Amino acid sequence: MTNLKKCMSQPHALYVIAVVLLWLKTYIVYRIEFRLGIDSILQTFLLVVNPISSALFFFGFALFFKGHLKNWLFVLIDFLLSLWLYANVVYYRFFDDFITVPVVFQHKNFGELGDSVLALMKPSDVFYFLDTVVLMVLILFKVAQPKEKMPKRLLKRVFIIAVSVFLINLGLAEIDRPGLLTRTFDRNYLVKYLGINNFTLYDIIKSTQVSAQRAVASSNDLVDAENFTKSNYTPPEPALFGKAKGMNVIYISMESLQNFVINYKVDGQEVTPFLNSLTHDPNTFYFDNFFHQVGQGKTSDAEFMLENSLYPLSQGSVFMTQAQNTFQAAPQILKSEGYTSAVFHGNYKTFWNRDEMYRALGYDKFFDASYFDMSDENTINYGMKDKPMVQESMAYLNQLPQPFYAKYILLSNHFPFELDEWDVDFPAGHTDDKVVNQYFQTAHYMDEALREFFADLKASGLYDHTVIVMYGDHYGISPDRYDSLSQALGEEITPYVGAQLQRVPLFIHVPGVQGRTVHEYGGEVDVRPTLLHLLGVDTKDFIAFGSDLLSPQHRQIVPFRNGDVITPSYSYIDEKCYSNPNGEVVDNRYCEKASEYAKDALSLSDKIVYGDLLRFYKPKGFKPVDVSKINYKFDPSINIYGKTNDQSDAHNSMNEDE
Ligand code: GP9
Ligand code: MN
Repeated sequence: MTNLKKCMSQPHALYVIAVVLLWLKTYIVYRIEFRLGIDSILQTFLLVVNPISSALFFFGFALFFKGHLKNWLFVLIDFLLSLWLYANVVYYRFFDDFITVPVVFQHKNFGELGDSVLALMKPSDVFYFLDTVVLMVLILFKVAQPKEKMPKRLLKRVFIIAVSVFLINLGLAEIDRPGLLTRTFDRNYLVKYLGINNFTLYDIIKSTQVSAQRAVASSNDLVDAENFTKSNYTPPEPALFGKAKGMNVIYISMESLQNFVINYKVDGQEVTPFLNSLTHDPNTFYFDNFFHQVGQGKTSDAEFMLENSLYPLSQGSVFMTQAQNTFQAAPQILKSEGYTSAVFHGNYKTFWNRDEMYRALGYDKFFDASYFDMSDENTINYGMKDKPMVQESMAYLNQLPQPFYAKYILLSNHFPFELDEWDVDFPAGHTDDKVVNQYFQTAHYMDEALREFFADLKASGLYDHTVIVMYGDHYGISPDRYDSLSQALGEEITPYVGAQLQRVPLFIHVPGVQGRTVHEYGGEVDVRPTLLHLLGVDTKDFIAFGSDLLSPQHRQIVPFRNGDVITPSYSYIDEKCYSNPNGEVVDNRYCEKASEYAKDALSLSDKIVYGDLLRFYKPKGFKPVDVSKINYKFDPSINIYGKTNDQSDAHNSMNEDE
């Protein structure tokens, strides 16, 4: 007791106790309540230390005061922080996600919680407030005596220490997960690396920026974009318009697949024999001058473009920051045509904020990892392996009301391109880089999965009335590996060649329609009008930056997100103009027209996305999404393969990103 008294006589004892108690409790909550997927010592270390900086910071405010007020302020701050932590616990139990500012202000998700809040609380949860009780006891029993105000000099030091601890934490987190704050893949990652309170602060800053831009925007801002897109509208080829009317649609995002892989051989064997066979399938259009146009949002940016025909942002992912916007996306457009929409993905729904964004896009159902058998032999790297995923998905797909619009996001061909030993049945490449060599093996694995999927679709009878759109979402081999890739390709990868390598394969299979290889230049932004025209949906009234790839009037200008542009004749890269296909540098004036177009298109699209301008736009006959009617809560009644959420332990223990 005397020791305790001695400790408590220190001027800042209660501050230290409050910080330590909250720190320990937060760590315990992380471990018990959240599935953060800790898979290295550094991540464990960061999880342990990440509550410290915010605890030092918030309790620091009590130090501005003195006496009893100061002591009770520690209690109040502790209570508020505990309440916030606990609110997240309850929210997570239901949504498998953390609370964000838009969620709080729109009451959307909270509304859904409704009566179930009580059911989500457990009697043992009172322990999550034990630290507040301890602080109160220390004060009430006069163990903690009222103290003087902290001198200004020391006060300053407290906040400097708090900020320094945060910066060290952030530095270490960035080492483990580069681009954590700029790309912000997943809220789980931010909490795992930076802590729940720092995540909330970050979220408040981001949301304030987003809503400030939204608040100053008005319908007048839409005029330029509307004029631009309408004057650039590409009418469909009449012979193809409506040729797939009423058919199902299956989109397949072929992870990281670049076009150079098509018809490429390793040790005399084709990497993608199945896709190669589709390049001359009688009912398939294969586009060999098709480019990805993604920014930092990678897969999510590709999805965004394909369904909205808008460009992604130059920083971050639209999925992460603008999910509260109004969109007029393909799933919702097709709803009025009687379509049911669904996504199949072997990762968890929070990745790329898909659970929020898919609602805004109008998706009816989301079969994420919870619906699949995520056992060890079925998973690797970012989630479920493609073969078991497509195989298990059939049971769900077969039950969808038709016509459906379904999207598959494959995963196995993702950096660092790893396979389990027993899944390898293809030779590795022969460069000096293991990652590049493995890329051919994972691409081959994906190709086999696609072959199996097509066979399943044929067996189920769906194949004959389903349009299948398959696209490489973005590059797999990043520029820092070009030296090794050049060994595989047998040519030096200059900036010009590097830009040409951004071609990704696009296949559109339309039953009953004569296919061909299409050499027109185009990009991901062009897919929506192409598909909608095939389905017989007029796109004149929608704001879209793409141009129908099958139209004789297709506009062959492909802007990249960094402002580079490619046309059939010229490539404008890093502010240099090259002529195609020899790559000779020519005068910049040859690229001027295309580059002007790209600048205008990108900036007008950005204006729409940042200003949430589609909320002012009402396309004829379009019924806006009612997000309150959509939720992706795990539904045990339709689940076949998944464990229940409570049992799933693999959540987010996904690997490194490139
Ligand atoms: C994760 C997957 C990968 O769910 O979509 O995303 P990427 O890293 O390719 O953007
Ligand atoms: Mn991807």
